[in-house]
Amino acid sequence: MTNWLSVTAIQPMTIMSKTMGPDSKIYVAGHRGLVGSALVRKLTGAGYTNIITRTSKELDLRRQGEVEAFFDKEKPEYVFLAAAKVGGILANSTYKAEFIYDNIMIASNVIHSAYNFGVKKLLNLGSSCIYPKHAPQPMKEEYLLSGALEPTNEPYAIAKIAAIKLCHYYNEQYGTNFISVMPTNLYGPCDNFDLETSHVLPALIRKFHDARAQGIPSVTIWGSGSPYREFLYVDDLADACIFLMEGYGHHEIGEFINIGTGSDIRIKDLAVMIKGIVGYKDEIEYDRSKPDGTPKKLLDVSRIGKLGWKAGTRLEDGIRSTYEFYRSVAL
Ligand code: GFB
Repeated sequence: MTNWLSVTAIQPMTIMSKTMGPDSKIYVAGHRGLVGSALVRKLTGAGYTNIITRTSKELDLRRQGEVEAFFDKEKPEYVFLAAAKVGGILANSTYKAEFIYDNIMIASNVIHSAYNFGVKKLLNLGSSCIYPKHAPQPMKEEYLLSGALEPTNEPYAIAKIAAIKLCHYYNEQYGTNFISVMPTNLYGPCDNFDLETSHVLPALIRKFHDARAQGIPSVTIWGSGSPYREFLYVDDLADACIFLMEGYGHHEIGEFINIGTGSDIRIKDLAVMIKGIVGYKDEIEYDRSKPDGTPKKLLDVSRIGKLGWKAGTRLEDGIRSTYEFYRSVAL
């Protein structure tokens, strides 16, 4: 259990520099995931040489003692919090206890240790599912907590909202510089292609690929196909995160900032696009017993646009390179 007196006795460290340098000690939490692996690729490519990582076997971020011992030993200067229990609509609605517990524990332990051990800046990754199910579109940052959440991902969303608030209140009370970013639905290399737990885009790549390879006469899409989703290529997200980490603090960003492309697509149109890229010629069917989830969740990206960032990868190009990745690991 946390010792309240020892926590309050620690003074916040003075923030000496707001910019990461090539030798800065950077901890990427969740480096094997979709986002974390893209961050490591991008940081390495940009010349950062002192990146530290731990697998979940080496460091269980749900365990406070392990996280505190790690921060005490390594004393990272910058932290990208990309570790999370994530999954698609079915995984979110099946493993509700794990989605809320694991994500709250990971966020609490990492953010609190970042404060305790004087991290200069932390970037916390959330998700566009934090917004109310029926939020006006496109969704502006100020719509947070203005209505009920989408039930299929409420546990995950609650944990992600808690993480935003942790960063916000530590900044307010202790003068830390913890920023939060809310990306839209992500996809790219190193995604999860497991049909039960993945998100729609990697699932459809796999379904069409397997159907073509095995001569299956139809591919089944979950739900009605009518919801809209916005898809951001993960390398673009990594680019935005480094852009913000290098140049902007929480005073400029606000409580959190959206990261997306600014446009969305119907699931049924996405399916047709992926079908074309994979080269599958047969039928598409719909399994309406599966949930649709929220009808639309398009982010308003004007705040990050005003800072000078926009996504660079066209959806079709991103899907092609994700498909190439899938073929390299699946064949
Ligand atoms: O990507 P997805 O699982 O997550 O589903 P959400 C998006 C839409 O695609 C839903 C449909 O309407 C699904 O019913 N869909 C069609 C499929 N075929 C498939 C399929 O084969 N697999 C999957 N997975 N979906 C998640 C949240 O919501 O979005 C998370 O549960 C997180 O918390 C994540 O926020 C970004 O967009 O509905």
